[in-house]
Amino acid sequence: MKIINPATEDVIAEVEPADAAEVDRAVERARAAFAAWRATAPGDRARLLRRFAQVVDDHAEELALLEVAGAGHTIGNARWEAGNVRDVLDFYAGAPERDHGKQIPVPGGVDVTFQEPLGVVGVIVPWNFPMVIMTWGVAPALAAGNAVIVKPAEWTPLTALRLAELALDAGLPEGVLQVLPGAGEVAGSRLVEHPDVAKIVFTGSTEVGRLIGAKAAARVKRVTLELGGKSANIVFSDADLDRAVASAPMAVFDNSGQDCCARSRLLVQREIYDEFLDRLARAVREVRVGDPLDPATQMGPLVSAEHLARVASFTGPEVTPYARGACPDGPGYWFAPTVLAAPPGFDPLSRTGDPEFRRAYEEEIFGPVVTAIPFDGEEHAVRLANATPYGLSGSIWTGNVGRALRMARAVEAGNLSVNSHSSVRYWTPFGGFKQSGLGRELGPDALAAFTETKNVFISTE
Ligand code: TXE
Repeated sequence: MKIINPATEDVIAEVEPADAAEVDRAVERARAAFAAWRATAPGDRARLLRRFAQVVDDHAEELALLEVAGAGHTIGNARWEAGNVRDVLDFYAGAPERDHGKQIPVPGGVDVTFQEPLGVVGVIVPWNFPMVIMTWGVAPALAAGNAVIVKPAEWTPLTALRLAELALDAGLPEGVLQVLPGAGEVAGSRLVEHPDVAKIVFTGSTEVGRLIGAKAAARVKRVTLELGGKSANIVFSDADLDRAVASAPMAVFDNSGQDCCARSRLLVQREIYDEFLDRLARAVREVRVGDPLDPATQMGPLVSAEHLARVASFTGPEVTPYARGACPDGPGYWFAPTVLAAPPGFDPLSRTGDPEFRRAYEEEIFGPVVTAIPFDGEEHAVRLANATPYGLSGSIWTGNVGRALRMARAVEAGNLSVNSHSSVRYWTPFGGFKQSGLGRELGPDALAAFTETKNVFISTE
């Protein structure tokens, strides 16, 4: 597989894809390593994971630069991502020493529970946040005593491969963490189907997530799914408009819109709709798109030529953007930040009106395109926000605390923010309602997703 720098189109590496036989050999190695890893004293496992976090920190700039080159991320984002990898490893490093079972009073004896590791866990990673999303699966899985095999996305395996080397440098035993680049339908598929892989953590499209969920169900295999989104950014007229306008562009254009939490549907109360869009248009024209290595750059390229073509298909010649920013011509997979406003007669609830706009409004574009629509009052806003099969994220902008809480309770999404567009804090749970996924990552509860609870009764009679 040729790895291409999305900002320059240069081939920067070539990686040998794993076939099914190689996956089988990796599973065998992982099973062998698991036996010793689960038996490693909790304090020793914790120390190794802390050391892994430290080695990542020592190589943070190298990892960030590799993510810039291999995935087209801006250097600012990539540095944050390297820091997140370190923090997530550090956070779960404490878990082996904290993950106690329970002692439950019962007549005639003692009852205790143990949190047992599952065995071999497969982590299938997308290309939008390669090293971060990998670590969200790897860190709690390792902390709980599992062995892990990572299958990175075809376009972006470089940071995953480097992290596997750093894990060995940190002293993690051979076979405990393996990275196998390869095609989803070959290496990914084999991991999902392998009888000795106890659990799959998958982040990616809802379409592939459905397929993996079905295969896992047939084998009663554990699964965590983080899938697509079409999140709402809901702005009420009583909001701090300066803050809401300032936040709206990067709420969707961050990482060039290649973010499952992107607030790609902008819902604005009708009284302020025209003014808000006008101000947003000015802000969008100022978004700095270009050289990912320039710390002032806010938006880099899209990940690949294929993805660029897909994003562009939403804004063909028949679509007139409300506003569009600037971007370099090429080389590189550039796409300018774009605002589409609902044309007259468009109603998402009855699904009537311009079909081109409707497609952009309903489907996950995964690029720097935001669709805007006015709403009338809270009830209408809730109906609009929830009229999607997705339910990952969203924002509510209002100065009224009661309204903020009413809305936060009513919107069907796993990660909401009020007067903010941030979604991720590694010590809090992350995941989707409806077709945005199954289960939660991050936070203290993620550990439970990598263990089985075993109950043991000991008779004292
Ligand atoms: O994802 P895929 P793609 C959405 C986003 C994007 C679209 C397509 O809308 O435009 O999905 O992206 C592996 N068995 N998201 O095609 O195919 C694949 O190799 C096992 C949202 O890249 O779902 C890769 O490692 N594995 C999302 C991973 O699955 C398979 C992030 C994701 O690829 C497989 C990415 C199979 N049959 C895309 N087929 C988010 N939630 O953030 C593929 N894979």
